[in-house]
Amino acid sequence: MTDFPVEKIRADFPILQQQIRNKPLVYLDNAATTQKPNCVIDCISDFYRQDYANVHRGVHTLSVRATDQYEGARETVKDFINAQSTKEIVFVKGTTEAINLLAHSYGKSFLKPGDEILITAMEHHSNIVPWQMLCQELGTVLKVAPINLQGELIVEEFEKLITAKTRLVSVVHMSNALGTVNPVKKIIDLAHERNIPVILDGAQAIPHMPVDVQALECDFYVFSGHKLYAPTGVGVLYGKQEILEAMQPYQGGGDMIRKVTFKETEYNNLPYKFEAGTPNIADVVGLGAAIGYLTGVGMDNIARYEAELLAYATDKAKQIEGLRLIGEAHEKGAILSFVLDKVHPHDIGTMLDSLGIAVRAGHHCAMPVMDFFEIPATARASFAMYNTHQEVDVLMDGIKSLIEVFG
Ligand code: C6P
Repeated sequence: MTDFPVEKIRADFPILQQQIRNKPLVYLDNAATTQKPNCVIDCISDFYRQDYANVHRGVHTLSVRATDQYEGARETVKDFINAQSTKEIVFVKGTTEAINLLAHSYGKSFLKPGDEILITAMEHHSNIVPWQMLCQELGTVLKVAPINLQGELIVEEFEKLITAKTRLVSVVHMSNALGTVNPVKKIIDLAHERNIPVILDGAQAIPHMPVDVQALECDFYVFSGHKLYAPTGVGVLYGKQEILEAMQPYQGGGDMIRKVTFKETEYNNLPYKFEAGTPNIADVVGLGAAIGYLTGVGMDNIARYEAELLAYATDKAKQIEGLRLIGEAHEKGAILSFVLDKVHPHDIGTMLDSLGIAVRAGHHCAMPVMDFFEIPATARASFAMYNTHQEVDVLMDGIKSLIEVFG
């Protein structure tokens, strides 16, 4: 995609302009977190310099300005994922908090002992552990749909695991360890045929493709700002209004109430019912700025460019003897997980760092995926819209050179 303005985009990211160990930084750890463009950095700094105050509380000018920007970001998120209403957009700390909120609030509002929760074998720990904790507390049962050696969900097995007791499906949209993009529309249709609500973990998908929650018809969609070129400490829980209305709050405190007496408390309207306490105001405003930037580039353009970059990297990786790709799904996002015959993933990470290349090595908080492939860890290069074909070449040359060193 020769017309994708990658150099112009790179110029907006000051951190990318530096050298690491006397080499130009090649940042390929975007699945862990993405770097921030000037407009996000400036937006947060301007907000603190000019408009900062607490939200929803004051009648004074700064509080009104801060509230307008905070609620403006909610409107931006709503449009970005095509939710029906801002009532469906709850600001949280990140994906992990969103899933814990759902396990707590949805779980305790709607699930009972013996009910089954269905996930897949490629989930991140944050879409496993909260459900295990709920199962221990409530007596619900966790079911896991298997994957194949390409790292794809086996949809027929998934369907077989839906029983009369299944009450909730929670599935990753795009796997952080494998790059697999799940057939989420199919999954949602299968679940909805049996009136089972579906949560999508969109932590990895959201920076790489357009997401339309109304077209998907998912009941919940959760993601983190920091993987979307926005600050850390902010994320989004989208939920269908009627389900959020029926759920108990997660935490109690300020802002989530309408009336409090010592006898009882009346909760606030959506989405505030789920936003107890002073929120992460400036970073929510920063999230709005990041989405504004992405909308300017165009999510369709990003998806097309990254698909091309991934195809280029995959092709080059396959030519390296002794390199084994982990995750070769037909539908994949811009993640290349791999192992080398003679080099431990942690050594790959360290050696590549000495060449200025940042990748992640480890289990990627998806230990069951590592167990399935019978490996302790992988090295993972994860791409973003600001990565170039030339950076892929640098990565591949780096891998070849370390294979030579380790013989
Ligand atoms: N994956 C990675 O390097 P938080 O930490 O709450 O922002 O996101 C958790 C999370 C949930 N689901 C998926 C699919 C994820 O990839 C992540 C975060 C990072 O792969 C850190 S482990």
